[in-house]
Amino acid sequence: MTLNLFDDAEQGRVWQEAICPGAVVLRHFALRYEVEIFAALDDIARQAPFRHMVTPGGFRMSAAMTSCGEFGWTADRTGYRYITTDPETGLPWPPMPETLGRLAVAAAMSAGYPEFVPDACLINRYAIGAKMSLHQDKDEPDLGAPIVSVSLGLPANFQFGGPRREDKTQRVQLTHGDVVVWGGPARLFFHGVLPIKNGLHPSTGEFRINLTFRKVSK
Ligand code: MD3
Ligand code: FE
Repeated sequence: MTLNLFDDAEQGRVWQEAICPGAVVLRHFALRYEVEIFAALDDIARQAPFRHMVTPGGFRMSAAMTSCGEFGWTADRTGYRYITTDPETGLPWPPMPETLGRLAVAAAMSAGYPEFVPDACLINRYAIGAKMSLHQDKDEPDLGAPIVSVSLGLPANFQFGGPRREDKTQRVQLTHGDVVVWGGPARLFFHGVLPIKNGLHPSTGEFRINLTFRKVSK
């Protein structure tokens, strides 16, 4: 038998924090998947490179984005939508790696969504200074399914409010390995990411990476 004290010390502490009704942070939940996540991300980015999308309003998004799974998300002059092929390559999105799917299912399970099966994973890559403005995720037909978000690398100050843009916002810091499950009343809450602060992370260097697992088909 092998005793791996490093793994136990660094990956064993996982705890939950409720952040609002319907949303729970699973601190460090993704750490035990880290090696496989980064291998999978390299593979995905080789097939479907990160790109900066342009919103219908004509703004270039500061986070670079790609997807894997049956559906990927795209933005262009005509709108936002989920599609089954990558417009940059004309190919289907890379399949969702099994480990990533298992991570998302296990996180949803711990948060009380035992039925969740994601068919899309959006991957956002933030360089220092990149941000995501306050928005709602409402392009998924089944709003009963939660969204599972995995944060990696540089920390983010994450902002969320309520179902209306003008609702008062709260902040929560998300760090490497944290997973958030957003469901129930929180599913349609406005949320965003404040500009990423300067830093250097041992796993991602000068980046933050966020994976969001979604159920897109009805
Ligand atoms: C709250 N990404 O891709 S993940 C997005 O950190 C997105 O890259 C952010 O917002 C990021 O759409 C935040 C956390 C998150 C994701 C979906 C939510 C929070 C949410 C849906 C409803 C409420
Ligand atoms: Fe979002």
